[in-house]
Amino acid sequence: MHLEMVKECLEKVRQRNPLVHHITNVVVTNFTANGLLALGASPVMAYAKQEVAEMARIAGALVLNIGTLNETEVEAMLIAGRSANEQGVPVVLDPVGAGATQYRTQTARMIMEQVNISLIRGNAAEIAHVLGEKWEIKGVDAGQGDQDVSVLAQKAAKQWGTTIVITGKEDVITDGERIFRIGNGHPMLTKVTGTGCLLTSVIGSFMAVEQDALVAGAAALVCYGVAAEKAAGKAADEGPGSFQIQFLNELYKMDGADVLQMGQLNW
Ligand code: ATP
Ligand code: TZP
Ligand code: MG
Ligand code: MG
Repeated sequence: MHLEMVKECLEKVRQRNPLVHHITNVVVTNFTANGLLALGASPVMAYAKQEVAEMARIAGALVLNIGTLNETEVEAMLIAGRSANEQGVPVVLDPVGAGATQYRTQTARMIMEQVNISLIRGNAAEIAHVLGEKWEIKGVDAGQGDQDVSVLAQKAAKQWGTTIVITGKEDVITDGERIFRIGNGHPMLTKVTGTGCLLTSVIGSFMAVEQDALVAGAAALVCYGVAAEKAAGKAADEGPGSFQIQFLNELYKMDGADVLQMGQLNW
């Protein structure tokens, strides 16, 4: 995998404009939809159990995000997930806040048992807690942990037989065999809510156009981090409000040349 492949994936997203079905949280819905439109994907949020199977079936990817979960929504996630599986539509899970409450941890595990998940993206605390390991967590934010993040990601990928992304200052992606570390990103991303959730949806958009989840995920991480760096160059001094707007602009404007010039993809 090299930066040329990242560039190709980005171009495929923009050419194909994939439909990405979301069952996500109420905090990030608008930001996520705008982020995907800016990037070049086509977001749809659909939650009713009467329609989710139908919507998931026609989508290029399904994103399940438990950020503000409740019983009705979880039921819809299982219906949508099974329908996506039947149709070969990739399913991405963001276990937001797993470890903060038992309900979140158990729900993430239950979804993983009943739905075939192609990729899970979380912060280190969320992935650790779903695995049954310790990591400091405060609500939806990760604190400190003892483990090496790469070791944690590989353990999770092997145990669950899926691709794992753990984000933070450095991002790690692994399918248990191959592993990449992505150095792009900017601390301003931690000052805007939903940047982790939007990232999961951007990964879903890439998975809709690239079958290899590891390649799609790594490409999405590079593009997202490069857009954040470009946005920070324009707005970091002004604060999170301006950064958020510039970030949407850069998801729209960033291109293959930026990827080749700024991408930090290591293995
Ligand atoms: P948390 O709630 O712990 O912040 P999250 O779900 O918001 O987790 P993050 O880990 O913050 O997800 O990842 C979102 C994006 O922010 C990723 O692209 C990641 O690379 C980037 N990011 C997070 N922290 C930093 C940092 N200190 N420096 C640079 N980029 C960062
Ligand atoms: N509370 C429940 S979901 C949510 C908050 C603040 C958004 C979390 O978004 P992210 O992307 O994990 O920071
Ligand atoms: Mg964050
Ligand atoms: Mg998150």
